[in-house]
Amino acid sequence: MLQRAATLSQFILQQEREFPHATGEFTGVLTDIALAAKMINREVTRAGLVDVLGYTGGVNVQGERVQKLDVFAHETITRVLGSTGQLAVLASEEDEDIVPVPEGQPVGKYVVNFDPLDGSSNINANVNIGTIFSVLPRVSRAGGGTLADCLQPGVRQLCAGYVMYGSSTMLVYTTGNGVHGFTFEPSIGEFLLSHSRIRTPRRGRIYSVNEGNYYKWNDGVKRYVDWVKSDDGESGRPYSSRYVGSLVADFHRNLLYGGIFLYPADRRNPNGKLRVLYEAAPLAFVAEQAGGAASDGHRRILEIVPETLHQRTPLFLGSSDDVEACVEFIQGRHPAVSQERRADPEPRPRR
Ligand code: P6P
Repeated sequence: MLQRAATLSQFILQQEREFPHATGEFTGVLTDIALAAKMINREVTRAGLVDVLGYTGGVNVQGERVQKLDVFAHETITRVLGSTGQLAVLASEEDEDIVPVPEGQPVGKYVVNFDPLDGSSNINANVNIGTIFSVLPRVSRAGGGTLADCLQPGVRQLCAGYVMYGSSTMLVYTTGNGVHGFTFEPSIGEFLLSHSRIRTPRRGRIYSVNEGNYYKWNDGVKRYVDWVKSDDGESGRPYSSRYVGSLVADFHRNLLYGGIFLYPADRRNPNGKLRVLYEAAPLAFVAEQAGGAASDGHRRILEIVPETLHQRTPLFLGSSDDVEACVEFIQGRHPAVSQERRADPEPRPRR
């Protein structure tokens, strides 16, 4: 039984003692991610006070206008992690290609895929934003890491998690032995264990989706959202709608309270909007380790073998019973669908 560790570093060391196969090397990667998070946190919390806001005028690979904090977060993570000798290669939402370890730096055996500052369009509104990270073992033999090192299915992850910057900044991660949350205490500059072994409810009462896209979804998704909104007290419906528009904030709330986050494919985003490597896969690992689930509507997110760095996927993520119900609607096999078909054999397409 783990004694209650105070700091992230103490907790990681305790975990290392409990799992002998863990080597100090891997511990260093997580500790360095926490260091980068502290540096980003300082800038994010000051953003409203100094001229950090506003746009660099640049546009990232996603075609999104890049805010200065995005650039700062990307550069901080690549600088801190790239100089530790632990990594073979990195991949970032902010960079079209893989990010090699800087010239002259030793090359290690781990890979980090990350979204440096997700939800950045919310920065100016002081809404929670976050860093999402995924740690993998390298698969290439020697020398600098390669694209193949980054393009691995989520089941290969060694560690995944996120940092949520806000009134209270938290780091939440899993290494496959449960999910643990740490709250940043600025007065001592440490992440302190605040949520040990997070478990997400099997079923929630919250659904999180941008309903402005309703008429762009396929019928299965429309049927599911209509179903969770319909009045059926016996089965705890209607659910409450909660949508911040910042993935880390929406995911974290649902992880603790229960519920489902949906970003379906639609006519504008035929493969969905969110990215496999550094958004869907790491959060899917956390969700599953907390007892939840993550699907693209047809398979586990963690089984997707990405073919490109910024590959997108539809994402249904959260409480296992809610994700399962949503997938059943998408696949047309939910009991409510067959009832509807019996009642109306010639259904009209949902407008
Ligand atoms: P929409 C933020 O831009 C983001 O990448 C995620 O953090 C968030 O979940 C999603 O996009 C919001 O997208 O289309 O609803 O604004």
